[in-house]
Amino acid sequence: MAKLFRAAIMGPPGSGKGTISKRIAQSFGLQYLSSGHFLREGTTVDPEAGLLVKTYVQKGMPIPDHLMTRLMLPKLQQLRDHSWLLDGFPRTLAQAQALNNLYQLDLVISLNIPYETLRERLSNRWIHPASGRVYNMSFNPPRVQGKDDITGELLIQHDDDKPEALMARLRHYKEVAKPVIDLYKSQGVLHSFSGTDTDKIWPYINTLFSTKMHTQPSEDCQTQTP
Ligand code: G5P
Ligand code: MG
Repeated sequence: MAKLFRAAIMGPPGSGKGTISKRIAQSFGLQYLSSGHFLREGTTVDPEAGLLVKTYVQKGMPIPDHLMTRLMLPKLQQLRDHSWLLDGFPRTLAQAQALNNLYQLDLVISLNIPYETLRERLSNRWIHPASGRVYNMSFNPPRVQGKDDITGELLIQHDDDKPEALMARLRHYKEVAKPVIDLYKSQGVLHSFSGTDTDKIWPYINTLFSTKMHTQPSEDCQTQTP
């Protein structure tokens, strides 16, 4: 059997983690797990934790590490025979260490996107709450304005995409992500990408995954798009 491939994508809110992850999962056949979507859809594995999570998600607050790992690690256990890509987990050093005790990541993508770009994107973002499908009124609008392409149901905007909430989320992200980035840098699996346009970053990530998935173990490298 081919060696399983474990990857994660990190980046501030609106950096394109979800958009890029879907392209990776589609191109390379990885199981895709978005922590945000997983939290929002609630959990059947651990209903008690699922209820606790709801109170945090509704307030737009980060989920405490112990709760996050209690939910995510069993979910990963279910995927143990698959190659996977994590979007949004791990977010803190404690989460990264808990994951590290079970799995060695082969590749971690970190997205560096300017604040102005993030603000513009998120103020244009609309979501289909039941499925987590994400639209952007300029980048990938729904076929019918305000409605989900598949179900025709109404799209909504998250409260935490408003500018004041966004600034606080970005500040928080920077603080907690730094030690995680340093950890993966020291393990030689981190690749950072900077830019304002997902379509320009994507070909570099596509090439990187093609290379890494065919030449393991991965080697230390820091990639910057021009
Ligand atoms: P989430 O769901 O992980 P965030 O805040 O980290 O939420 P988010 O908002 O989902 O991340 P993203 O996935 O990085 O952003 O970006 P995206 O959705 O693909 O793209 C953003 C928008 O820009 C979309 O509308 C997209 O179409 C558009 N876009 C993309 N590329 C381009 C482009 O090139 N140009 C243009 N014009 N548009 C583009 O987490 C939610 C909450 O769950 C909790 C926290 O409370 C968090 O706030 N949580 C955790 N808490 C603790 N620990 C964890 N590990 C947690 N994970 C989640
Ligand atoms: Mg997302």
